[in-house]
Amino acid sequence: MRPPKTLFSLLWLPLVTGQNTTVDLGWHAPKKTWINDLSGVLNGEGTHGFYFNGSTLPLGTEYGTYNWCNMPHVRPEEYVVPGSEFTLEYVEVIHRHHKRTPYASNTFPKEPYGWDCTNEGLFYYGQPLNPSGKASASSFWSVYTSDANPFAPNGFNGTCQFPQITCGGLDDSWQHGKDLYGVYHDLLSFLPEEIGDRVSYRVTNNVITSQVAGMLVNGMYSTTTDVPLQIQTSSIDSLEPAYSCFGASALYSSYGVGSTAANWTEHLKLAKPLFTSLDAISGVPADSTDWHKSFDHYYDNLSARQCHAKPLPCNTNDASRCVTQDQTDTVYRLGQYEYSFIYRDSPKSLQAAVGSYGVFLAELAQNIRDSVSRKSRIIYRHNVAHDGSISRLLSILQVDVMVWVGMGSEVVFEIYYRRGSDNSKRYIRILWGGQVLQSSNPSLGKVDMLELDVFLAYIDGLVGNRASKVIDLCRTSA
Ligand SMILES: *[C@@H]1O[C@H](CO)[C@@H](O)[C@H](O)[C@H]1NC(C)=O
Ligand SMILES: *[C@@H]1O[C@H](CO)[C@@H](O)[C@H](O)[C@H]1NC(C)=O
Ligand SMILES: *[C@@H]1O[C@H](CO)[C@@H](O)[C@H](O)[C@H]1NC(C)=O
Ligand SMILES: *[C@@H]1O[C@H](CO)[C@@H](O)[C@H](O)[C@H]1NC(C)=O
Ligand SMILES: *[C@H]1O[C@H](CO)[C@@H](O)[C@H](O)[C@H]1NC(C)=O
Repeated sequence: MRPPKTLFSLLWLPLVTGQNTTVDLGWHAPKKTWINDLSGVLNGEGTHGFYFNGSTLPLGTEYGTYNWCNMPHVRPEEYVVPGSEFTLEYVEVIHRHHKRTPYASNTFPKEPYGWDCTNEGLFYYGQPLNPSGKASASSFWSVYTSDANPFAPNGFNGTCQFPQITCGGLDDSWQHGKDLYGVYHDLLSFLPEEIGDRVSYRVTNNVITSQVAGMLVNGMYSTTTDVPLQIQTSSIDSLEPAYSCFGASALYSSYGVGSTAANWTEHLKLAKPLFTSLDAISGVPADSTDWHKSFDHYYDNLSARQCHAKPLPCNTNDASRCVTQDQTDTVYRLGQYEYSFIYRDSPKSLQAAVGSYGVFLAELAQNIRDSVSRKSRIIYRHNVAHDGSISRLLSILQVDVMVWVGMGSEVVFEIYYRRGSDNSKRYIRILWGGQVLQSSNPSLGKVDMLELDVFLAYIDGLVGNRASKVIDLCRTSA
C-alpha cells in the first residue's frame, strides 16, 4: 500500500534564483527487477551478471557492471563530458571504502584457514603540527599472536585486523583516486595542481576509511606529504553515520532487520533450509540471532573470501562438507533483496533514511550553497564512507534500482553553471557508479542538469534548514 502522495509547496527563499520551487517530497516505489522479486531471488540461480570474484572484471565484461569487490566509479574511459555551454563549479564525491577483511563479528566460530596481511602496514601515530615540535617515526601496526596468550583470536588466525583494508583494497583505493584525477584534472582541467585550500578530504571514525584515504590522495596528487583528513567526533559523525537517532532506529526495526513484520520475515522463513545447511558447515549456532536475523553475516563472510581469491569454507572437522557456489550465489541474491527492501521497497525507508542520514544531506546542501555564493573556496570535497552511508544516501535520492552497495561504491554531485544564460542559475548532475543517477521520485527523475533549486528544495523539504527536521525525527518514536 502506498501512502498518499504529498506535494509540498515550499515557502523557501532560494539563495540562487529568488523564485519559489515546488517539489514532490513523497516516497516512490523503485523499479521491479529480479532484485525485489522474492520468488526469483529464492528460486533463481547465479547472480544475474553481478560479479563477486575479485577487483577486476573478466575480459569482455563491460565496465559499469556490478562488481561487489570493486564497484564502478567515474573514470576517463566512460565519463560523459557535458555540453560546452556548461561549466563545472563544484564537485562532492562520496564513496564506500574498498575491499577489506571481514569484520570479526562476521567470521565463523572456527575458520578453516588463516588470513595474512604482512604485505602492508597500518600506519598509526600522532605528531605535533607545530614545526618546532618533535617529529614522529613513521610507525605502523604489526598484528601478532603470542604462545603465552592462551586465548585464540575470534575468527581467522593470522596477521590482519578484522577488519582492515587488504593490500588489494589499498591498490583499488589508489586507482580510484587516479581515475577521479584523470577526469576532474586531466580531462576537465577543474582540479588545481595542488591540494591547497580548494580540495578537502573527509573520513569517518572507523579507521578503515583513513586507510583508503591515504592511498586515494596519493593516487590523485602523487604526494606523500601531510594531508589533513576532516573528521567529526565519533558521537555525532554525520558521514558514518554515528549520531544517535532513536526515531530512525525504531523505524528501521519496525519493518526491517529484527522486525516481526510478515513481509520482512517471509524470506528468512523461506530460506531456513539454506541457513540450516550453512550453519552445519560454519558451526554458527542455530540459535544465533545475529546470524539469522538477516543474511548480512553470511554475505560478508563469503564475499570477503571470494574478493580475495580464497576458497569457500569447509567444515573444520569434516573437510568434505563445504559451502557450494550455488549456496553462495543464493546468499548474494538474498543480500541484494534485503538491501532493496530496507532502503527502497519499504514505504517507510525514506523517512528512516532522512532521520539517520539527513545531517549529511544538510551539510551537502550547505557546501553547495557556500560554493555557489563564493563563501567557501573549496571546489572539491571527497568523503570516504561505508555501505550504511551510501545506502541511506541512495534511499533519500530514491534510486530506481537499489543494490547492496559494494566496495568502492561511489556517488558524485556535480554543480554547473550555464554560460550565456541567466548566470545566477545552477544545475546539478548526480553520477552513481559513474552513470547518471535515475530516481523514482518525479521531481528528481534522471538527475542530469536538473535545476539546482529543485534539488535543494527537495533536500531542504526533507531535512529542513540545518537539519532541523532531522532533530524532530530522531526524537520521536516510530
Ligand atoms: C512564493 O510563494 C509565496 C507563497 O505561496 C507567494 O506569496 C510569493 O508571491 C511567491 N513568490 C514568487 C517569486 O513567486
Ligand atoms: C566465481 O567463481 C566461481 C568459482 O570459479 C564460479 O563458480 C562462479 O560462477 C563465479 N561467479 C561469478 C559471478 O563470476
Ligand atoms: C588457529 O590458532 C589456534 C591457536 O593457536 C590453533 O589451535 C588453530 O589450529 C589455528 N587454526 C588454523 C586454521 O590455523
Ligand atoms: C510490508 O507490509 C507493510 C504492511 O502491510 C506494507 O505497508 C509495506 O508496503 C510492505 N513492504 C513491502 C516492501 O512490500
Ligand atoms: C562472521 O561470522 C561470525 C560468527 O562466527 C560472526 O560473529 C561475525 O560477525 C561474522 N562476520 C561478519 C563480517 O559478518
